[in-house]
Amino acid sequence: MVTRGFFGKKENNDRVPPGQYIENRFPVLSAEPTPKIELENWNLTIFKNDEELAKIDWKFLENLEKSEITKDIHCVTRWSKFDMKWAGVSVKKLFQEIDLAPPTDWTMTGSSTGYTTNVPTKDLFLEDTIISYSYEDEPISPEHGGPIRLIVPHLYFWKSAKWFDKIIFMDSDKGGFWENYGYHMYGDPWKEQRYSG
Ligand SMILES: Nc1nc2c(c(=O)[nH]1)N[C@H]1C(S)=C(S)[C@@H](COP(=O)(O)O)O[C@H]1N2
Ligand SMILES: [Mo]
Repeated sequence: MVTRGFFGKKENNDRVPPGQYIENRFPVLSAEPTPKIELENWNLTIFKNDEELAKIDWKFLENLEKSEITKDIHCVTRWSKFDMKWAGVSVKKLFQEIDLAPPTDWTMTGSSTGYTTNVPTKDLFLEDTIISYSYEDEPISPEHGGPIRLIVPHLYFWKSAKWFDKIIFMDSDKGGFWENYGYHMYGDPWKEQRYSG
């Protein structure tokens, strides 16, 4: 008898982008040591180039409408994990609440550790892009980017900054940490946009 695994099932094949395999664990991928961040000390700062436009703290964020998403996540190192449940506040909703219109078409998102990754404004403002504070109904653990990380579910996972603390609106598209090592400027898993050039 031949047992066909996940890859034998058509409905799963349709869910796995080219070059990916299904991972059931939740790997940790961090370029930097895990920082210890207390929610009370957490801030998200929004800039246009060098100019600070807004600063949000946890007290403000926690009272905004909660978005829950369950998504298949794809890492450029080829693992894909199905049905990851994240909760938080959509970036779009946050900007509505603070009455701020996105000033440019390009953003650099970043972490308190110095990690950065560029995300086009239109992708940052999709309904399912969230500033997340929970994974599977629990607080996000420190090694997975807790207490707050960005989730940009439709792009390779390096676009989802852990220990998220800044959005910098830029006048043109510039690469962040991994993009400057040759990772793709956009990173669509269905188009296998792993590396540039
Ligand atoms: N601050 C920060 N964010 C990051 C990373 C990182 O090294 N530092 N790695 C990225 C990459 S390459 C991936 S695949 C995911 C990994 O998230 P995980 O460790 O929760 O699986 O986070 C992304 N966000
Ligand atoms: Mo990754």
